[in-house]
Amino acid sequence: MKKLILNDKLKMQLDEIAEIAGYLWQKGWAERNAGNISINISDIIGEENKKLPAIATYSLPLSMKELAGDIFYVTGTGKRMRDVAKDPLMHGAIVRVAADGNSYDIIAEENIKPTSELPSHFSIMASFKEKGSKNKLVLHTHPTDLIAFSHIPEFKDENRLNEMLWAMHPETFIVVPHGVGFVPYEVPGTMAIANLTLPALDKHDIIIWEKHGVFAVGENLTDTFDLIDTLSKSAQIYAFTKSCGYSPEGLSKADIEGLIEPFGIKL
Ligand code: 2HA
Ligand code: ZN
Repeated sequence: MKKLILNDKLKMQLDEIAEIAGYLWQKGWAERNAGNISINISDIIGEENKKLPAIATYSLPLSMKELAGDIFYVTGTGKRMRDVAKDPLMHGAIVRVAADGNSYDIIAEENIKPTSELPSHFSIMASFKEKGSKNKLVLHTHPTDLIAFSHIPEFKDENRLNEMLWAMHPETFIVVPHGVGFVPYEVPGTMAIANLTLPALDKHDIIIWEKHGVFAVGENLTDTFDLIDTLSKSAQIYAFTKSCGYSPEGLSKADIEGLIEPFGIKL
């Protein structure tokens, strides 16, 4: 049986997945099997690995022609992030989309079925290609503080939510100048939630799924994690002042606008 060749780039990618999965768990954002990660690794997998035989083949509910022949690392269904952190290849799969886009093969390392969110992840990855976006990955997790704010009627207004988060710390506007999007509650793991998320991704790299979690996209996993971590910090500062019995003063609009030029922020 042919085995995966762990080239340097692939090894570095798997190490980054393990590191970030560990952070998700340590942050308390990944209870049980919460969250999932998919990354397009077509550029780093290597020509030999691309030809690995299929361990298993599954059909896709929608044709994903844009992704034909592409290779992804995907966390496994029901797998725990704290286990992904120990060994990404034993708790996730490397999959190859078929040439007709109608199915995918698991090609390494074990027969681990990918996250149930795979069809929605794939439809979002296909949109990256259609739009010529450099984004390569999607990350879903359950940050307690950001989820909590999605239960508060005042903060279901995207503008109000972003004003509050930006006002709590200058880094929040520097790191997330386009703010976080807000997608109303939908049943987890459905194409419906993917269809609501897709248009929101035209404006934002990170979305709050009401009463559920966040969904973030990017070119590399560390930067994508940082988006969530930075927003989470702001949410905590707000909640901390409130829990001390105060209302935070917040940075003014002028303070926030004053970051645009020195930090070369493109809006
Ligand atoms: O992967 O978080 O929303 C488990 C989930 C589904
Ligand atoms: Zn979830």
